[in-house]
Amino acid sequence: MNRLKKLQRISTVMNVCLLLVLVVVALGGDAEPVVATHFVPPTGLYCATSPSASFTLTTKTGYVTLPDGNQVFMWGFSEGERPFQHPSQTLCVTEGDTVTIVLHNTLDQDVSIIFPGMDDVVANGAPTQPQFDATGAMTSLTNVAPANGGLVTYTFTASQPGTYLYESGTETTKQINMGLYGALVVRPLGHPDWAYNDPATQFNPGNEYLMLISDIDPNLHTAVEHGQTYDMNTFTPRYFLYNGRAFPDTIYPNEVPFLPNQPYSSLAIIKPHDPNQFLADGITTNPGYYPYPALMRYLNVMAVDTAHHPHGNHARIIAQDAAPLTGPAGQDLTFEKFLIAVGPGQTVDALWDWNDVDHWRPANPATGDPGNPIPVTIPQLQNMTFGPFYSGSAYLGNLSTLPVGTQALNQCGEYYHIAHSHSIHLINAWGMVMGGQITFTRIDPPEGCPQ
Ligand SMILES: [Cu+2]
Repeated sequence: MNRLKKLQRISTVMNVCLLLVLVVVALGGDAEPVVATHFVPPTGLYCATSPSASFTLTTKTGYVTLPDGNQVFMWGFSEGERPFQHPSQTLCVTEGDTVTIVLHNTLDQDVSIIFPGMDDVVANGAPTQPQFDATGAMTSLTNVAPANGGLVTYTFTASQPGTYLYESGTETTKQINMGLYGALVVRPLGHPDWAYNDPATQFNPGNEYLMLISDIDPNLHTAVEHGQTYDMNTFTPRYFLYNGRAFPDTIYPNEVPFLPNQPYSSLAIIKPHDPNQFLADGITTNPGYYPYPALMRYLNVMAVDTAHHPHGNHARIIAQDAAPLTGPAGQDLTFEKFLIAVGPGQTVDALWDWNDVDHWRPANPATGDPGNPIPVTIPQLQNMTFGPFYSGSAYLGNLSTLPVGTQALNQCGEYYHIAHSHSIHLINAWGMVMGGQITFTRIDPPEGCPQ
């Protein structure tokens, strides 16, 4: 099957995923109480949540599939009884929660987890401590779960909303590249659709996106898989991922069946944003437009800077490292940015939207509306490099005639914008161009998209 064709199956996959959730709930009626739940949206943030904010994370091994056909051995933290996945489960909690993480280590070396941004983390009931060997050399940034079945329980209070990484604190250059990391989202108490305790950070419910930016050195992974030593001075990443996938896999839905260990999409699906949608603006009242922007949560686990570029609009940076950009007297220090720069280990939150500022539409002789037409020459087939995403019409929500022989993937006149790393060497997969940190934003017409 043409892999791009699968993009059209988002609603089908969503329905299957919802069905699976219902089946699990039905089967689980008499079983042990479920600690964490996993609601599967078609795209966007896909959380593990727990009423008690308690999670068990077990180290597991497995393989990820990359767009050049390679498969790479990885490590990961799996929540509850779930199989290996990459990246590790996204954990979502609420401000003020006492979070408990039981780490169960099945690997043959010590493993730990650090929670950057969290204060007063406790391990097995005592404040966490760096670990040293007999010579005084540090072996871990924090208390470990010993190799071959060891356990450690971390507890902390999620006192500040925001976007955080959790990651290995032991032999970090190796263990983090092997996949021992994930995202931790802390939502404001009482305001799950605000990024921070500020109404200006309100986003459109259901339009919340994770962008976990990572890379893989496959030679390191092969050495670890076969028990060989590896000189970290030769560390050379070859694969560059968003949410554990490389393009074009990035744009497929969450839990797409052909990537069983890489469940997280990074396709954003939004509608035009108009904060005054209910007010007459002189041209249209814009029913169906989104009253709030989307929220993008960026996290960079690479050892180098990254610059992500969402085409179609600037993004408004509202927080860095879970610190809202607000001055001491409440000044608004948020700013619009063409490129979203995320340093190694950093997180950045941005509000993102697409505005139909020109009200492009065809003239309507029936109403006398002159419209605001765009002069468009329909491209010939040989010019349709990305033709399958084009509707044949320049107007949002319109479908029109395409050149004969074009394979049409456009469903309802929706728009697509590429969103990618502007560190251009990161958009390849071991030299295969267009196989790295690239994804899309899909803009649906206000009246929706029948699928
Ligand atoms: Cu760009």
